[in-house]
Amino acid sequence: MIRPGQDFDPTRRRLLGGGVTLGALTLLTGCNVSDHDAVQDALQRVSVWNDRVQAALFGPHRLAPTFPESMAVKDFRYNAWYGPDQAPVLDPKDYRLGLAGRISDKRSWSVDALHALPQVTQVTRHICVEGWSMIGKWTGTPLRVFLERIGADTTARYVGFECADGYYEGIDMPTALHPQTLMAFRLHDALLPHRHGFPFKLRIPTKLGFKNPKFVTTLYVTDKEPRGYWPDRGYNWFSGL
Ligand SMILES: Nc1nc2c(c(=O)[nH]1)N[C@H]1C(S)=C(S)[C@@H](COP(=O)(O)O)O[C@H]1N2
Ligand SMILES: [Mo]
Repeated sequence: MIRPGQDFDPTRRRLLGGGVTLGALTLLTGCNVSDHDAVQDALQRVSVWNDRVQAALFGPHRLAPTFPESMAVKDFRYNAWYGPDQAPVLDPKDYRLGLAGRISDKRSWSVDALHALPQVTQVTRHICVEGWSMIGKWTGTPLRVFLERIGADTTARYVGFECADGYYEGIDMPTALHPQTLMAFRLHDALLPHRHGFPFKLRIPTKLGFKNPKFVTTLYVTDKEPRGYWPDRGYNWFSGL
């Protein structure tokens, strides 16, 4: 886990995270791996290539595995780049989800209005790049249903999210419309605890954990690739199935 203020080397991270060995990288890129800038540049190109190929392979019929409810963990692990005590506590009285970009009805949404949306339950595995995974049971509204409700232009390329803690992420439209992509309001039947993202967390089982933004405060629809908190620090933007 990288803590604020700790040294962070995206080259090393990407090498380890991507499972690319120095030897393989030398073969792939033909560059001298002791040359930091050349490696950086090559990794950038490999990474962009990966994103494109992965996005092309992705489809709505590619489902993440689901599990029996008995396998879902009750005491779900917390993660963020700060401790659980510092996680934002949003007051349902004041909370409004703001909407922006290519959406025809940009009125903001209260927690009650969100909770009135139709909901489904999924038991899926959350996988964090830091080396842990956990099966959880989440209940919420398919993002597709919400996007249709607000008149989002689903021919746009991306959906972006901004969060109460300054975190930000974005997904491509096929992922946003994927049947397993949920605005999750509940974890193991209980209202989503604050540290896990109250009032909601994007639950995207076809993506790594960091592409599951919590305590979302703004949702926007755009043709410009949204930045991501960890992708800005060296992880692959696509990071999914
Ligand atoms: N707003 C926000 N969302 C976030 C993060 C964060 O720091 N802030 N961390 C991400 C990472 S790296 C993980 S693994 C999951 C952890 O979610 P959990 O606390 O519900 O297990 O949230 C993701 N979403
Ligand atoms: Mo993570």
